Amino acid sequence: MNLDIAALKTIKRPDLLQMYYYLRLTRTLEDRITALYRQGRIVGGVYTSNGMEAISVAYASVLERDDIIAPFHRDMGAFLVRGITPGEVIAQYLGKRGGPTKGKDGNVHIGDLKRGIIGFVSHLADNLPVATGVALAFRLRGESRVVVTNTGDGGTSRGDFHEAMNFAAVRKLPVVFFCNNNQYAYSTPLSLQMAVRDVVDRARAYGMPGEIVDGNDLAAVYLSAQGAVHRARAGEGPTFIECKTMRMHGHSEHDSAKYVPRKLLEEWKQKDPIPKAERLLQELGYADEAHFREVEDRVKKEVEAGVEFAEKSPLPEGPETLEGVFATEDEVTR
Ligand SMILES: Cc1ncc(C[n+]2csc(CCOP(=O)(O)OP(=O)(O)O)c2C)c(N)n1
Ligand SMILES: [Mg+2]
Repeated sequence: MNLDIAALKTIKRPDLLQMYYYLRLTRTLEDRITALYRQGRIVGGVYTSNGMEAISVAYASVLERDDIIAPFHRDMGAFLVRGITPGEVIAQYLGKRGGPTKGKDGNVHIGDLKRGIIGFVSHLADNLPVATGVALAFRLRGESRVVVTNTGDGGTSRGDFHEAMNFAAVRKLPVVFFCNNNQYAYSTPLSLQMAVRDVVDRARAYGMPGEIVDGNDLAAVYLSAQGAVHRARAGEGPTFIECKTMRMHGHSEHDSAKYVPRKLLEEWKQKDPIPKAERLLQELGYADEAHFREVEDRVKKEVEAGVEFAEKSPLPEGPETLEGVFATEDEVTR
């Protein structure tokens, strides 16, 4: 996607500034969680979206309150945009009652139907048929709501991906499929898991429009997501958006990622989405260095307040383990 100034100017200044804030919040929060992990405070894995934050921040930012997301394990930005607080996220990681699963899970399996978030289960691409099913429900009820879902490049090699894509395309359902192509699925590079060069080619096989976008460019992802969500809401069916990006850490914090060439990481470091967004904001005359420092201070304070909240939050008591396990009637019919 080639962005000209006229296209960029269609994004309202407050929206761009808000996305920049969420970009910084996501980075600062995940860095803090990584530090907690290294201090031995977190049991289990820590999967971050470091260097890829623009994708989930942007797609979540185009949605209406009633829309639904079915995210995957590198979508922290989307959780925050939908209103999950840093304190809740840290409490989740510490297994505390204050987390969205009330201590039932220790990482990114965050679901909250009140905030339009379908909980992610570990099985790759399982969220896609669920998203398609939700989109079918919207269609059958005559609602103009949209679902956005996301998976990794590796996830697109799973059968569930293809079933979801095919069904959604045939029925022209209001769902947008994102793919974070960060070039690795754990230690497997893209070239060893698919024979096509671009993941987007897979969408064309199902007769669905597909786009390639620079996943480190906040504005580009936003505009692409906006177009796709608009088409979905207008009854024109699903879109597949491949975001080219790079996984800057190991698969998880326990993985040193020695198998990733250092040169590749150095190249992508130059394309970090945060400085990129800052350059854009400056070029458009929307913000300056002082604003960036203000946001930096603000998010640091918010994340530290989150750590305090999570530390104070109690561990769950026995009977609470059954709460929220089965959907209530209200949740099912919403
Ligand atoms: C069906 C299935 N197979 C294997 C795994 C183990 N696993 C978890 S994440 C992952 C790599 C995922 O790669 P990708 O989809 O590219 O997402 P990324 O982590 O790179 O963002 C694997 C193999 C799993 N969770 N589910
Ligand atoms: Mg990947």
